[in-house]
Amino acid sequence: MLLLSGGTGTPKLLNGIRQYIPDEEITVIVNTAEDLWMSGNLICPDIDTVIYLFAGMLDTGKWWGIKQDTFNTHKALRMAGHNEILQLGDQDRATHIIRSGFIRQGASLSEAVSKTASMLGAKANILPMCDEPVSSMITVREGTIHFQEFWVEKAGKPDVLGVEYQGAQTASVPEAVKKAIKRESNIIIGPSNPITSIGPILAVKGMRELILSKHVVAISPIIGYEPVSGPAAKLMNACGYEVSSWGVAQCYGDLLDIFIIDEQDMEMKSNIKNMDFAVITADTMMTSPKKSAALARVVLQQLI
Ligand code: FO1
Repeated sequence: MLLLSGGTGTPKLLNGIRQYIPDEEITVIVNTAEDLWMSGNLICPDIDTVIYLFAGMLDTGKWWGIKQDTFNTHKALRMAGHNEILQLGDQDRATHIIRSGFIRQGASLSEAVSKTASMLGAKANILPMCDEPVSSMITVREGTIHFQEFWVEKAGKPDVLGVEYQGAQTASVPEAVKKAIKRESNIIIGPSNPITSIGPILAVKGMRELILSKHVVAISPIIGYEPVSGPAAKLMNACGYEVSSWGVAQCYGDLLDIFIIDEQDMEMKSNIKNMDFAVITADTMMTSPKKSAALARVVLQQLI
């Protein structure tokens, strides 16, 4: 079982999938274009959300960070005038220190993530989309800034003029990702932001071609004309896509075989009918583990 994931919607689906499939049989290819170096360490928000989920440590109130973490180091740094864009928990920071240590000793990101995940007890196969640094850069009126500066520091408020995946075209698909894709018949594109979560994964040189021949099942992260969470609306608009499941389908284009949209968007089914894939409706609002499991069941029924 293989999924492409960002940091919130797909981990919620994974929480449901885990109720049917053993963790050891789940591979997750994760977006790294929101990663950044901060206070001397590499922070990998989406990878960490997936690791913490499988390690049973995730704060599922926020869907990032570790549950019951403290923020003493972050507070001390802020008091000393240090600018940390992200609020980093103390225990979360330990993960960053350890992983960055592996990287400083010469490990690739894939190796560093694999060691960190097993150290924390996550049994799923968690793979960064590439080893090279790639960043989602957001162009706003004042210039071009990193996704985390746009979303966290500026609270997603500036108008978005464009999005660029810096580094994606010179990055390559890691061997472990190639192998994982080759041995699967199905690929699940989780209900994550199509522009800054799934977009960068598909932009890694060679990734789209690897996925194209597979049976791809995608779940829309949008209900009606609004994303379930996060900044997808502004970003999709800026990239010229309608903010709707129809727009998401256009982002994925010829990759799609089955597209799952929310049951509230039943009438959209007819708008999408001329495309070369099947549209299924389901309840996609994963507001509880029970609802995540129900959606996971629908997804699993679409696999060949
Ligand atoms: N999101 C926030 O909105 N504010 C934060 O202070 C924040 C801190 C943070 C620390 C570690 C981490 O792994 C994620 C964190 N996030 C925070 C989430 C992150 O900015 C994004 O929501 C994800 O990258 C979305 O995919």
